[in-house]
Amino acid sequence: MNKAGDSLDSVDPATGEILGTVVNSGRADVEKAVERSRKAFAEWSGRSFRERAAVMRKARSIMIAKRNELADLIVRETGKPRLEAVLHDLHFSLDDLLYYEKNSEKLLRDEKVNLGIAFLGQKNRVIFEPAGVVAVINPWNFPFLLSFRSLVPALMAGNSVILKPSEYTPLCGVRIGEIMKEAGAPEGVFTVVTGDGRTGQYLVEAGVDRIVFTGSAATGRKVMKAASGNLTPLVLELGGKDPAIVFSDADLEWTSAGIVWSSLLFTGQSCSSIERIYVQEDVADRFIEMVVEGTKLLKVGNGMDPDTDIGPMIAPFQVENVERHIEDAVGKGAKVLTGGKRIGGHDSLFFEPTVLSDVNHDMLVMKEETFGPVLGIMKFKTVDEAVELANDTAYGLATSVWTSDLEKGKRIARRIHAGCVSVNNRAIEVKTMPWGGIKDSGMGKTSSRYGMLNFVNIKCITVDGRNRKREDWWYPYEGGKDRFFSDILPDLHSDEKIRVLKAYIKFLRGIRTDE
Ligand code: TXE
Repeated sequence: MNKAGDSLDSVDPATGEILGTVVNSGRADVEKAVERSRKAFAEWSGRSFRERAAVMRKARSIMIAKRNELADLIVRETGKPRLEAVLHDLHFSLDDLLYYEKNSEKLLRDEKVNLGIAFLGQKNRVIFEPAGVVAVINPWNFPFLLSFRSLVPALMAGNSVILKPSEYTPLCGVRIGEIMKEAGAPEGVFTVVTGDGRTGQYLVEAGVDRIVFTGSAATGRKVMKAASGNLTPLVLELGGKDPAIVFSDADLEWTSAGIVWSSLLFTGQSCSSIERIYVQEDVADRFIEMVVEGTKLLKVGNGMDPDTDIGPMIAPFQVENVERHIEDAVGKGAKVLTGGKRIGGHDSLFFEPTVLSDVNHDMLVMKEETFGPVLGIMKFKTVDEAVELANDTAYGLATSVWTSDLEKGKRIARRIHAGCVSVNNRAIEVKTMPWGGIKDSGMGKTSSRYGMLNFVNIKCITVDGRNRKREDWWYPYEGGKDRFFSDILPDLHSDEKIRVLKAYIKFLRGIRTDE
């Protein structure tokens, strides 16, 4: 149990330096935050899209002005190389701020619905109302990107938001809170509660109206179970075991460079990292050689050094997981073609980017989420074999298919069981494409209009302005109404338009015995 006064430190994974200390929020802190957030929701939901958009615009200009300071903070807390902090975290967050500032009103505009001739004269519409208090619970790997991709559409839809950043990157969360405050988000509209998994649990149990959880499948299951207590609708964006399928007609230069980057960016600690590679037999040796060459060139170091390609891993548990997977693979016959060891001693968080060949699906490294700088490469002969290997996983987040025959790539994309498939590139999450997986990769979508609809109640409003005495199908049933309707059914549901029209005319004239 987190007690009042508990705290937790944020540590730079590259140097071990304590960057700051935050409150490890207890249940009372969380419940107070939810109460404040609910109060603020009442006023914020009444604001116009234009007023809400003004806060997003201001947040965007603050982040642009402070981009270097923010990039340094992201690097120091996560260990990722600075280019990734600037591109993956800041650029995509700014992209979300701009997109939803400009498009939310259109995305959530009322929809008029025509119910057909039987309901002539009724005015029907679907409206999108804010859900209330939205909880966003995040992991450490993209502390800005994963926050803004949810907080922006949720706020623009009129909700209030509570962000629980990972215990590994709490300062990024606190900084986001400061930005939104400076941007003019009213008190309580956007709140950051810092803390560990227990704080996250208190938030899930606090009766919020929506939850967006990003993290491991194991924790996702706990969150779903706890959310069921209040039947809180949720989105689960969990881990992945993304495969890449490389055909012999692929451009091997482009493909090997793309796969090395897609597997090793942020030291492999991304849900959509390529972790399994299947290469067609006749180009396998050449392709593996290029991947090993490309991997060996990578510079491992502190993310603050602009030349660094691969930073440290986030914490000891993550490195131990990688070591366990490599040990298991080698024990079952895999070969380490490059890498395979920590750099700088037993408690170092720096790990050599590693390429394994001769792997198979009995090995953990080809089944469980490794979430580290490791590529496992297997050969295949036929398309069917490649599809079967790619789909042989508990996960289903993203997949990539590398071939110069784009039609073949598209056909294969439709056979893959995943949320996102890309041909000749890495699947990435951008504001207008729905992101999210299936199976152990979770449920629901973030980004795009599909993601925005997580944050609203979809309500139907029907207004009947016709001044009639009653509907034909109301009481009393006497007078053979049942026979009348069963007689017109065949025409009403016929494939011939003329018969349908005849039925409607009969219906509209039919049983008005009371007028
Ligand atoms: O994730 P957790 P962690 C995977 C990856 C990694 C593993 C563990 O395999 O090795 O998850 O990473 C909060 N109720 N991914 O420990 O445990 C927790 O405080 C509510 C994939 O970072 O899932 C943190 O804020 N919240 C993933 C957040 O949940 C709880 C990215 C994520 O923590 C909670 C990161 C609970 N019971 C890790 N327990 C991806 N999809 O990219 C913990 N939390």
